[in-house]
Order: sequence, then C-alpha cells, then structure tokens
Amino acid sequence: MGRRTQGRRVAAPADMVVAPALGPLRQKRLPVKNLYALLVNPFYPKDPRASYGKHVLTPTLALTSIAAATPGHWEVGYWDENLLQGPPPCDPVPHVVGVTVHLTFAQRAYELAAWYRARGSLVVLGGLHVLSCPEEAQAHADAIAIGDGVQLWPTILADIEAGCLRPRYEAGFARAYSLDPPPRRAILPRSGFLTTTSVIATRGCHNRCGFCYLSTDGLHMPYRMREVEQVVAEIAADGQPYAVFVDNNLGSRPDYLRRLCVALRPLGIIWSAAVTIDITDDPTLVREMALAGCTGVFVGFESLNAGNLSDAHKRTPAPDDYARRVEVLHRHGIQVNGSFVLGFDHDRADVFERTVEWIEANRLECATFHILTPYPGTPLFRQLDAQGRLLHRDWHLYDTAHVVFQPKHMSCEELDAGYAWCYERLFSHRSIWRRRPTDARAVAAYLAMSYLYKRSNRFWHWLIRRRLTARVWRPLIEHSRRRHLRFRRRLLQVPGARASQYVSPGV
Ligand code: B12
Ligand code: SF4
Repeated sequence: MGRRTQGRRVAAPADMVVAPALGPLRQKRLPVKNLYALLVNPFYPKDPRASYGKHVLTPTLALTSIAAATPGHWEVGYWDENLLQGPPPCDPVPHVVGVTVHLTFAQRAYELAAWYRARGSLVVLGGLHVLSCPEEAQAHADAIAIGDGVQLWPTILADIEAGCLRPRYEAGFARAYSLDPPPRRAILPRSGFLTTTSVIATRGCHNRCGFCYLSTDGLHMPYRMREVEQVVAEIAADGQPYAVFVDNNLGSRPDYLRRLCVALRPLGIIWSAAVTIDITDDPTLVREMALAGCTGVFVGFESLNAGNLSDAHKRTPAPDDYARRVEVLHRHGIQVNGSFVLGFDHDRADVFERTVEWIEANRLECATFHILTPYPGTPLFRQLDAQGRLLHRDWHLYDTAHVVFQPKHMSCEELDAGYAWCYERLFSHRSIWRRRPTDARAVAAYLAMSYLYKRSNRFWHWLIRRRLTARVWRPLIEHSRRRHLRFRRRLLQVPGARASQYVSPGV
C-alpha cells in the first residue's frame, strides 16, 4: 500500500494557471474596424499533474467551424489564449467578437466580453455553457447563440449589418451534418498545435450517460454522420500526417466507421479517436481501423464498477470483459488511452489503487482521470443538487480536477488526494515501465513517447510559448506514420498477424 493520503502539490508556471492581464476596462476608444469579426478561445488553467501536451494537441473545432460560416465580405481573426501569446488583440477594435464558452472558462469569457464591449465591439457568446446556462451568459453579451453556431452565425452577422441584432439566437443540432462547410483551418496559427487537423465525422452518441454533457436539458443531439468523402477531403486538404477525431464517439455506428476506414486508408495518415469499448465487439472492424491508420483510441471506461456504470445508464460491456477487449485493440497495434471517472457513489477509498493496478496490469499506454463533475443541466447535477451534495457553483472549478460535490463513501479530501495520487503514480518511472509493450522491439518507441509527451511539462511550456510545438513534433509524427505504414503492409500480407511486434509509438 504505497498510496499517500495527500496528493503532492505540483508547481506550474504562472502563465499556465493565470489568464493574461487585460488592462483597464475604460480607456480612450480606438476606431472600430467595420466587418471584422474576431473569434476567441478563452484561457483556462492547466492541471500540472496531467500532460500539458493535450492542450495544444489540436484546436477546438468550434471557432474554425464558425469561421467557415462567415460571409466572404467579413474579415475573420482567431485568438486562442491557451497558446500563451498574451491577451487577445484589440487594435483594431473588432466590429464583432465571438467567444466560445465552456463552463470551466465561463468566467474568463465574461471578462473578455466586458473588456471588448467597453471598447465598442459587439460580443456574441456561444458554446456548451451558453446552452446549459443561457440566462447567466445573456447578462454578459450583446447576443447569445444557443446550439449550432454554424447555422446561427451568418444570421447574427446579417442582423448586425442591418442594425437589428437580437439578444438570443437558437438552433438545434438535427440539421444534416453534410450541409456544413468544411472548417476554415487557414485562420489557425499552424505552428502552435501538434496538428491542426482536428476533425469531426459524427455528432452525438448512442449512449446518454447521466454525467455527460450530451444529456444536458434542451440539448437534442441525434447521432449525425457526415459523408465519408467530405471527411476524407477535409483531412487531405489540411495536409498533415496526423489527424485527431474529436467526435464524442466515432464508433456509435460500426457500419459507418467501417466505410470511413475504407475511405481513409489511401490517405496514408495516422489518426486517433474517442470510441466506446464496444467497438471491439467485432475484431474485423478493429482491423479496418488499424489498416486505415488508427494508432490510438481514447476510451471512456469511466469505472471498473458495474454499479457505477448502471447508475449512469451507460450501455457498455461488463468491466470484467474490459481486459480482453483492450487486448483486441493492442493486438491490432492500437494504443489505449483510458478515461476514468473517480468519485461515483459505489467508489470507496480503494478505487484509486484498484483503477491504477488495472491500468498497469493491462498495459494501457496512457490514461486520464477525472473527478466526477456534475455539469449543469445534466441528470447528475439535478440528483446531487436535490440531495444537497453540491459544494458550490464556482464553474471554473468544475474542470474535473476539483471536487465540487460531497462523495458518498469518502471525504472530499480523500477524493482530491486519490485523484492526485493516480496521476502521480501513472507518470512515475515504475508505472511507465510496468505498462511497456510486451514486445521488446516496441519498448524504445513507447518509452520515448511516454517521457516526451507525458512527463515533460517544462518542455511543453517552453514549446508552447515559443510556438515550436508543430516544428518539434512534426518529425516524430512523420516517423510514427512511416513505421505505421510498414506495419499496415505487414498486417495486410499476414492476416491475423499480431501487431505487438510492429506497434507504432503513436502520439
Ligand atoms: C477537443 C476537446 C478538448 C481539447 C481542446 C478544447 C479547447 N477548449 O480548445 C482539450 C484536449 C485541450 C480538451 C481539454 C478539456 N476538456 Co475538452 N473537449 C474537446 C472535444 C472532444 C471537442 C471540442 C470540439 O471541437 N467540438 C466540436 C465543436 C464544433 O462543437 P462545440 O464546441 O459544441 O461548438 C458548436 C456549438 O457549441 C456552437 N458554438 C461553440 N462556440 C461558439 C461560439 C460562438 C460565437 C457561436 C456563435 C457558436 C458557438 O457552435 C459550434 C458548431 O455547432 C469536446 C467534446 C465534443 N465532441 O465536443 C470535449 C469537451 C468540450 N471537453 C470537456 C472537458 C470537461 C475538458 C476538460 C476540462 C477535461 C480535463 N479535465 O482534462 C479539459 C480542459 C479544458 C477546459 N478547462 O475547459 C467537456 C466540456 C463540458 C462542458 N459542459 O463544458 C467536453 C464537452 C467533453 C465531455 N464529454 O464532457 N478538450
Ligand atoms: S458514452 Fe461517452 S460520449 Fe457517449 S454519452 Fe456516455 S460519456 Fe457521453
């Protein structure tokens, strides 16, 4: 029993945890630049216990999607505060500022809104948090967009031009996804991200877990799929060796995923995606994924306790079958990044060690841990609120790295310390070593990736500030891609070949 009761506090550079200063609210007004829209992704504090790499892995698709829906006579600017280049620009003062809002950075979004409005810009807020808390967001904006911004943004800009901006615009997510224009990635600072190809093929999920934002009141997001040809053309046009699918669950419709894989194969790229573990129901689909360039999947296991999963109404294979299923993915050279939620009602103080033990025993290449977090508007939020177990509504702490509710079978301090311990242990030399691939030939690449990507936060900070992320990572990704192409050829030649001998380091 090596678990400490107190998680170690890890120091973080100031600019990773504190948003850049904005300057005085009131100052001499500069002229507003007509027909210029600036799109902003607000700052959020980074948890130093997890890898900083994930924050610059790939950009959010919200702003590039909205940029694509902007009429041609508007100029569009982009600013991501998480690239650590200081406060967003205000010379010239934009005519319109569009800000994407998640609950963890809602406060920062409101500060930015006040700052730009004081300078004469019109501010439009959109995103998930605006959908779950519209009244709160309304107070800070000239207009709010509830739901799909791609549909709403052109109307909002047209109303601004006509001088009849309304305070609230609403659209659902039921429109055919293939009608959306491809995201406008040309506006991105390409050097700032490991890859600019964040791409989305589907929307929604066949599940509706009680803690997931997809079960937010008023959010009707049927599973929607884009034409595979559209997705492939979009990836090809961005010209990057590595793509990240940001779909909630790329595997909800296995027949669609199979078609997508067939279409992706000729591109010769590598990619990763979030899926549920039932993807392994059919190993031939997993093989198709490998042949199409899938090097890693992000799997929401959530919990190893069946009671927690059934409380959350998650339709999933039984946890005691997870290990076999992880092996199906590994056999095909697909790395597994498991996502685990801590603090469910069936979790007791032993959940931390049991979870990490399982991760190590099954050699998961990576894992992410989340303290159970009730997003406003979800069934979980309602339940904990009704039980009087919410500690506060400070949304910036609803980031899955802080305890915001009273757990059932442990204290808040135990949950906090257990969460910290999980990361500490996962990134320890011992754990990295225990999780190495069984094939000795794959170990060096695995170790290089584990140390570089997951244990080098100081290095990441340096790269982000200097905008060197793309330049430094590109050769490594290219190397991975070439190794993977060799592995694919082998997989085709020898049906049933075990991939572990050829496992790619992935990213
Ligand atoms: C990529 C991603 C990341 C990336 C980058 C995120 C970023 N902010 O840049 C990384 C890996 C860094 C990341 C980290 C985290 N993430 Co994240 N992430 C995602 C993911 C997978 C995709 C986001 C995306 O591009 N979506 C596609 C776009 C098109 O959809 P959208 O954002 O909803 O935008 C549409 C509308 O909302 C609207 N809209 C949005 N903004 C605006 C703005 C305007 C002006 C208008 C008009 C309209 C509009 O129009 C868009 C088009 O329809 C989502 C899940 C998902 N599939 O959405 C989770 C998600 C956003 N992440 C989530 C969380 C919890 C986190 C973390 C806190 C988790 C953690 N502890 O590590 C961290 C930290 C981030 C933070 N503190 O907020 C939650 C947020 C929950 C919530 N209610 O806010 C989500 C929903 C995942 C989930 N299932 O719970 N994440
Ligand atoms: S399986 Fe994942 S994406 Fe789907 S509803 Fe559950 S938590 Fe959300």
